[in-house]
Amino acid sequence: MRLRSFSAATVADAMQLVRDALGPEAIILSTQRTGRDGVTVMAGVESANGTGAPLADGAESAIDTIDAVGAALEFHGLPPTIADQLLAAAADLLVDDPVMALAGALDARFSFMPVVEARTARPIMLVGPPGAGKTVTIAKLATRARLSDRPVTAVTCDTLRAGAVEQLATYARLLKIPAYRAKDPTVLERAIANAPKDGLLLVDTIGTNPFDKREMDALGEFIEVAKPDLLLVLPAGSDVAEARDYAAAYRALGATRLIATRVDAARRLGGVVAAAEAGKLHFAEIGMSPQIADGLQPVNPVSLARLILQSAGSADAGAAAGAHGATRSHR
Ligand SMILES: Nc1nc2c(ncn2[C@@H]2O[C@H](COP(=O)(O)OP(=O)(O)OP(=O)(O)O)[C@@H](O)[C@H]2O)c(=O)[nH]1
Ligand SMILES: [Mg+2]
Repeated sequence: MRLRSFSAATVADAMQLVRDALGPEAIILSTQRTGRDGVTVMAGVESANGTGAPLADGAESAIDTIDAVGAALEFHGLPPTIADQLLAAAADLLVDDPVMALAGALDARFSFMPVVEARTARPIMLVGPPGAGKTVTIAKLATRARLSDRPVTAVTCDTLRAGAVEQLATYARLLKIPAYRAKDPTVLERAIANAPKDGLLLVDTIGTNPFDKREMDALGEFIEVAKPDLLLVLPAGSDVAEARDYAAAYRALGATRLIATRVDAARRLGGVVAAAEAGKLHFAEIGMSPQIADGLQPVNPVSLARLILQSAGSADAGAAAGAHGATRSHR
């Protein structure tokens, strides 16, 4: 199958582009909202002989493509089972572009659901280990919602750590949004009941040790009253096996989506991908900067594929040049 992506303002416009370029036989593999006013449709069409087998003149570059994808997955230290599945899916697509091959494979194996765009009546609650980037991510989400004129309320359940309440209050002042503290589940329940129904309610939590039953039970009590859309926040660059254990622990509390932070400060995304797999978590967002204003990007299969291939590529380039501290861009 040959794979291409098409971007347009609406799904109907993108479909027209697909039909014009690939004809009526085209198969839609995914549609992804890109920002506030665009969609990207990934579409494929069987090769000319109708069997899906590669055309002879494309065979060599398709193999090069799979080699490039395989090398990147190895660099990121993905568990062999996931790497094999992704490679097999990428090979089935028979596309020449490594980004599109890996994007198609990621789309087949994982799911993607950004936060603010996927409107939910439930509060958005962020959980994760200490220092993962929860509070900064709350501020980034609030910024994005404010930019789309959505009312935002923030509540923090972290009333214990020194400076935690002040940290959220500072962001709230800057963003001109109301912020509350909930020292126990009863207060949180009341804050949720009183929040505007048409707005985004963001709930910050205290950093928890996923292997400490007491801490997780206490967090579970806040989750029980909030009935939230629960997202796990994990920093990139962590050990793969550890990330899997973390994801499984927070999945057990009800987390369904993943926000990977500090992707700008890590080269290896094996832990992030393994966490999504182990916790059956949808990829939601990627934190790319400590800056509140533009540090969070929704993830889609193409952007994740690009990140995975770029990191591996920039590491190769750095090694070849003997360069230390080489900079890179994800955009
Ligand atoms: N480079 C970079 N730094 C980040 C990112 N997200 C968060 N940080 C930094 O990570 C540190 C911890 O962020 P917080 O938001 O306070 O983390 P937290 O999970 O709320 O921490 P606790 O409340 O103590 O559990 C801060 O120094 C942030 O600036 C990111 O995407 N990139
Ligand atoms: Mg915090």
